[in-house]
Amino acid sequence: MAVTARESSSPLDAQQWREDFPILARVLPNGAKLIYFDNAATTQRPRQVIEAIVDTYQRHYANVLRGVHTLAEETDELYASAREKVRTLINAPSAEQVIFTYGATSAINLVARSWGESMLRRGDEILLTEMEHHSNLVPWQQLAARCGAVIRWIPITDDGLLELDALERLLSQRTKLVAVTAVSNVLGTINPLEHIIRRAHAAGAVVLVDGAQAVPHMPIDVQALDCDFLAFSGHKMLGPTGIGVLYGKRELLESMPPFLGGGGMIRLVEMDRFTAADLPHRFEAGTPPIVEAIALAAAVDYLNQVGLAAIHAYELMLTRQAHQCLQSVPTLRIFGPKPEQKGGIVSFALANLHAHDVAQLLDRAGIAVRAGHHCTMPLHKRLGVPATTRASFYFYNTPEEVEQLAPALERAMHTLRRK
Ligand code: 7TS
Repeated sequence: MAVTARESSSPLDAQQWREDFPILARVLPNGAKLIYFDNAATTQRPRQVIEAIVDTYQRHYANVLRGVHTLAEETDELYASAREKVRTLINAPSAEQVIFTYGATSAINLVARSWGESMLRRGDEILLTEMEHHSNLVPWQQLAARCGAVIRWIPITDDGLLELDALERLLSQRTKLVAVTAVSNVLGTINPLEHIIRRAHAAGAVVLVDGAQAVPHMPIDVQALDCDFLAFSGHKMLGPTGIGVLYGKRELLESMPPFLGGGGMIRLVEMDRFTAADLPHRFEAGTPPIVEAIALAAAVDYLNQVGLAAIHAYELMLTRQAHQCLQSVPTLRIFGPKPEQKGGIVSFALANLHAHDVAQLLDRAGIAVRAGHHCTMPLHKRLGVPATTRASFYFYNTPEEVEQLAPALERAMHTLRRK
């Protein structure tokens, strides 16, 4: 993964950062202290982000790109500065290439609708991987059904890594798009993006990277990666819900027709036609998520303070610890590669126990995990299980919390097997 220079190399002090997160001090109704291991679904927010939301509504709020009054100008400035902060985070060449969307899902749908519908023809091929989240899968199925394109799949190994030989076999002149997640939300696998992008470009294909599980957890540099599109969500990186980002290469974004029509995305409207505004506004029809963007910028500031390289290293330590502790739990099977090849995500199954029952019993111990197919049904079919239980970490989790996972699981197994 491309690492940017800015990161601090000092060790991460989770206890210190936790103090900024009021919710992490929650005690549950049954008296258990919260252990929040559901960060791949959504993270929690520090005070600084919550205060940015409150402060904007209390002092600066107006609609953007419409008004000339003082509040409107202040809000315009904050909104523009939010875009610039996101630009810096991913090292995009210009802020116009950062489009605010409503989340990773809406960013990917934007590309499928706009770029996909204008570029793809019958018989063209879209290359996906078996580990994609439904958000990076269903929009392509919908596109394929509309335009007659064909979806092909890069399979995974039993260890949860992409089969890179298959990538070579599957890439051809027919391949127009490779859409791949940077980090699997179930296996945790960190995919070799540089390699995939290089090979895809050599075949003439465009690459969309689903960064939902990567941008919050490690440095991502879109220019070093050379990806064509990158999509991610604010709520998985300390920001609010209802905001996401689509980054795109300028020549691609400029060639794409607007997806949603409405106010804010036009230069000129006549009775029978319109001309679209320049980037980024041509893709931001209607009143955008203004406060959400401003609060996302506060989240980016916060993440820069913690340091994304430090977060990545710290999560690796927690993941190693979790793998080691969970080894002692009878019949437990962890899906995905070894900790060194993945992010802070540990999905597992226990023989003859349903993932939901396990998650419910962990909740009694205060441990919040997710159970189910995690919006990756094809992946679970490949893994041969209907559901998994998933613990996913962030920099505010501690080794003491991870230590409680295995004993809580053993107690849960004991309870369930007695039933
Ligand atoms: N891509 C990946 C890899 C994801 O993990 C998710 C959400 C999305 C896209 C969609 O993001 P959204 O913000 O637009 O919904 N993943 C999960 C999850 O693993 N558990 O809950 C949501």
